[in-house]
Amino acid sequence: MTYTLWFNCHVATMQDGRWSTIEHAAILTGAGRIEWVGEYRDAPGGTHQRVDLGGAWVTPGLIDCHTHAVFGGNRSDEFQQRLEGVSYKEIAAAGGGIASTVRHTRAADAASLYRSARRRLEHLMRDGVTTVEIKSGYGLDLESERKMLSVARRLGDTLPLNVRLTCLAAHALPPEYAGRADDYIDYVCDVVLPTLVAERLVDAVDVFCESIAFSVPQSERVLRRARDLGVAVKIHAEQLSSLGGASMAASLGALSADHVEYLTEDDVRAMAHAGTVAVLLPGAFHMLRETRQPPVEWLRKYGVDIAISTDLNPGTSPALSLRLMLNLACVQFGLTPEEALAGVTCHAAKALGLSETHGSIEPGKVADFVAWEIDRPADLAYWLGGQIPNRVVWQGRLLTPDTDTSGLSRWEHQHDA
Ligand code: DI6
Ligand code: FE
Repeated sequence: MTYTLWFNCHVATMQDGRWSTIEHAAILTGAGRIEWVGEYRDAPGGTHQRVDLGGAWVTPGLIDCHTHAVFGGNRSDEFQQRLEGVSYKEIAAAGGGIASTVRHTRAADAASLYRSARRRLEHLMRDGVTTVEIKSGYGLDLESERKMLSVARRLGDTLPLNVRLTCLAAHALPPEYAGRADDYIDYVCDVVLPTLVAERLVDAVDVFCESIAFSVPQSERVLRRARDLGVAVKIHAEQLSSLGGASMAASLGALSADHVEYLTEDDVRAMAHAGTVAVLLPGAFHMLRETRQPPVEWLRKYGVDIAISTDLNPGTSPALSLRLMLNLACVQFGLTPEEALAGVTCHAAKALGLSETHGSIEPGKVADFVAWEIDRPADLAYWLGGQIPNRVVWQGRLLTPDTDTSGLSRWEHQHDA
């Protein structure tokens, strides 16, 4: 086996959600895994390929654990309406919102969905993302949900990116089921989930539990069905109101409850008990001009792990930078830069059920990491957008040479080589 020693760097391992920094460090990789990490002077001997990282700070590859990156159309028109005072709920009630994206997504062919999603993912990847979760939920029938998840899987097959697939068929009520939400839930449970799970297009199942979407009992039916099919579960909950969806999902052992601005202290206790991660989505909070902040103090007090994600979607969070979300999580929600970075590494891995293999720089884990030209790790949460020169190592292979940001053609070239 060929080993590579990555040296002349400092490392924020993010082990157990802490910086756990090692200065004057080196990392030894082989067969796509991390073999060893420590101070350079203690590095194992042998004839390794050597890569000089030029004094960079190395973090785990960033993990965006909640996106709706595959969709047709765009909703900047609704953005304008909202700025003029029309609410998200009013837009949804008038046939816009998610329903508008469903129309465009159903009408789009797989090739165009692939092309547009790929462009969005390129932004994330240049900014250090090596793992991304992509949800369905703009198809809302078997064929269109399958189309979305197949596109997501193809993105994972063709890009140097680990893609996790989440079925969110219970995202909204499709027009053909208007007034018949329980019948749609039957269809999701009896047809959509079993079929797509059997086709291996589903790593996890999600549901939008909210007054404008599905009730707690309806959401529970979907998640129980998923569990019976042997698939992990998660939930969009407590975003606009407090319904108890997060507690219900925690009682089913959910990987994560996402948004969660309106969590009660009892919900937080239930999540702590179940080990359910709280995924905070500051892009949606910002775009909707929400004022209710997630209860970060309770999450800390009860030891609920906090993840941060873009929620990349055309309606409430057209966010193309996970790093910008770090800044928003610190400034808007009061996280420390250390907590924010844990939220896109260690705890984001946990929110995807990937704690064993991803999210920190430790022996045995997949060798996904980023070497950043920064002075200290907090810089990642400090700059508002922009491009921080970085080099991405994915499964032990260097993807971007120096500051090259010219796109993926070069990445793919190296990837294929
Ligand atoms: N919560 C969200 O953040 C997205 N879906 C959801 O349930 C928003 C989806 C959209 O507006 O298109
Ligand atoms: Fe979402």
